[in-house]
Amino acid sequence: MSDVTPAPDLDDPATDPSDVARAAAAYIAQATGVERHHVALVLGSGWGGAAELLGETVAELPSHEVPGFAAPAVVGHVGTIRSIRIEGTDRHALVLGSRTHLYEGRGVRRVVHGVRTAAATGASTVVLTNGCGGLNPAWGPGTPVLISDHLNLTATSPLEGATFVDLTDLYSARLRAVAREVDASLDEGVYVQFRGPHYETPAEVRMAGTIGGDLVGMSTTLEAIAARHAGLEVLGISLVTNLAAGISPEPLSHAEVLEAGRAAGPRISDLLAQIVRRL
Ligand code: 8IG
Repeated sequence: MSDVTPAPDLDDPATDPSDVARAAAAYIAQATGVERHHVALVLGSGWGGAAELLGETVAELPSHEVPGFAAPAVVGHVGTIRSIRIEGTDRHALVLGSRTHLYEGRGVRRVVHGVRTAAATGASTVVLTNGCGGLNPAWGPGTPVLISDHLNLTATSPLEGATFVDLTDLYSARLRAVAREVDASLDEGVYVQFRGPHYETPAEVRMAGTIGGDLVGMSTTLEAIAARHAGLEVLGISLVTNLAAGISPEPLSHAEVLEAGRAAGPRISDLLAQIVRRL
């Protein structure tokens, strides 16, 4: 794409981040040949293979070639953006195979650039997935849980200036009902975002529970806020990959996270595909 104006710099405070999102969407449309995407999915830890059953992959781009996207920084995260034609439909899903986390220190604009880009490609729905710790001892590693609401403990927002956005029903009750049509056994819970990259202390996990949290993680809430601001309907699904610190006597490990994702792969792939077909 040497014949187009370079995208504005996301890190320049004078840049409007939605301009970079529009540049990214234009790049994606050109590179995939898909004019409009209808739904976007962000794949978190454990969800890497979960888009396989959605349909035929029309195009796959290395994320860092798309304006505003950074290369992924975590082992087990996949740095590609795929366009998938949703099986049995003429609709397309934009699959963001990696995310930028707040703890990477690249700024909150970078964290939410994917969902802003999704909105700019025409998507009306975003499915935000993540791997997280669970506070409910009944949720063993590999349990998918619908996000009903969140507690944003990052002390930041993706919105700049006096941008007041209503977050009542941020995690769409309608979409949660669609997910439960697919799997009536799905539980739901309140997701608490910490900045990370360290996991919580047992006292922090107790605090999360005391203030109403059920799930602890390092992503999703800022993306959900930006998604709502951009007009997207949000479905959030967590994969509990470990019991939160102090809930079980075992220490936490990234290897455990990856293994829980592998073991849950077939169930969450099928779940995601069936939900997306109903969107
Ligand atoms: I995967 O237990 C995963 N991500 N904050 N706590 C936090 N993030 C996580 C956890 C966890 N597990």
